[in-house]
Amino acid sequence: MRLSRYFLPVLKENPAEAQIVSHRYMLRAGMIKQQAAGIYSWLPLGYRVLKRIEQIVHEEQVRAGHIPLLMPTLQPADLWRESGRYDDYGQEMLRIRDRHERDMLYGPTNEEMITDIFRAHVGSYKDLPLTLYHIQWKFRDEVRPRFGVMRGREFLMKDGYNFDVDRDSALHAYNRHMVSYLRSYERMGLTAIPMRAASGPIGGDNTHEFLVLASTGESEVFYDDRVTALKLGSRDIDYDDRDGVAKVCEEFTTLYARTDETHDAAVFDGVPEAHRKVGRGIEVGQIFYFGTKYSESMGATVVTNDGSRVPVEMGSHGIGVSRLLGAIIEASHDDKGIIWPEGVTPFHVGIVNLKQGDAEADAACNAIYKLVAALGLEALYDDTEARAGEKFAKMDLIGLPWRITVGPRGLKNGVVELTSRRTGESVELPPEEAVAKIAEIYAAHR
Ligand code: 5CA
Repeated sequence: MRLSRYFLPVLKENPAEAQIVSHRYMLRAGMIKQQAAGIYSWLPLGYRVLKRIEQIVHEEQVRAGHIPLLMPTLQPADLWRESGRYDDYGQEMLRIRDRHERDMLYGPTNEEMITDIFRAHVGSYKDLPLTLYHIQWKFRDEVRPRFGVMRGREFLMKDGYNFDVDRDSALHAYNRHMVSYLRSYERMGLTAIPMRAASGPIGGDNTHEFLVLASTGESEVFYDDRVTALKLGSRDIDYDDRDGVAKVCEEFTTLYARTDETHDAAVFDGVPEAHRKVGRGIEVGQIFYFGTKYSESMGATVVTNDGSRVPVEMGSHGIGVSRLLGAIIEASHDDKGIIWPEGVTPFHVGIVNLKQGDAEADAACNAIYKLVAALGLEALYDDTEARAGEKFAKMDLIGLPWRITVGPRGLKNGVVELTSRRTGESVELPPEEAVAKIAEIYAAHR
């Protein structure tokens, strides 16, 4: 993309309404625009990152054997009357009446609807296990929407629902979700710690939240800091191997890590003092096992191999897709702007032309731009007439992890400059080598 033809409405001033750094930078980098409290337009740069995050989530869900579909945002109230949640959900639910006086709602989550789909089409244990998920907009009329996309009213969520014949199989689904979530967050450059939590309006007695440590987080967290060093890395996961998957979950959930809702001071005291940490975290996901809570009230049953009919075992599992942008920025920025992890960056590399209009510099930039595209990567090429300082400040603000700077002086020696946004370090390389280096870096993130 050539910057001269792009839509990147950056702000020079800090917006007064933004209290935390991620909100400030998302507004300043022209990623979002508020349309009403907690409701945002996703401008092109923000939309790119949102799509990258969605893509990672999709890939990891499919890898775990889960199946994507798409349910609507508007739901009939009658489904929620069956589960009893229409009255229970309270003011967070946006209720709408259509022209025929039918009660509708903008979905805050989809347990009822997915159970309805299940009961219409599945009746035998032979069709199980089954996990369906979608990535769809939700609406929760939060009392205090704040911090930009972090606590929105309209927000994008990945929500998945497992259907299993018995408790053990449902717990295996729970574990698959835990591992696939850990993989997803790691690919986004995040450390998200599974913490024992409370289940709230979704229900059930087995639930973990995934928290990214950040001083601006809304949850208070208590943890053994050795938990922050755990990584899945590139290990191969066989999602059909129940014991193997359970072992990974055990590895990530044995050390003490809880939110204030489940914190137990007596148990926490058993953590060696040097490792005992209290901090704050951003909840970027939550998984629930709730058994037959919805299937019983809504009549979603299957015939088992001994011929009896039982309510299907279920759980639901959510990732805060739009919230993740805020969480990633909170975890990865400096005083100049955002520093995108390679896995989610809106463009792979920025190209800065120090002397736009200089025939040699222009030609070199065009060649680099084409080379990047030929390798399947995307560059944002600042081909504007702006001063060098302004171009650098903009690149730093929008946070592309790599920048290639092209100027007449370097070109005389046959080199351009390759700069890491994270470390600020630069190396001089011939243009083809700079591009090859970038391709190599991203190959490790695919
Ligand atoms: N049905 C279950 C799992 S699918 C569910 O709704 N879980 S949840 O309530 O925990 O939401 C899942 C994730 O959505 C949360 O972990 C959080 O990351 C994100 N989320 C929840 N509320 C908001 C909000 N107001 N703004 C942005 N993200 C949110």
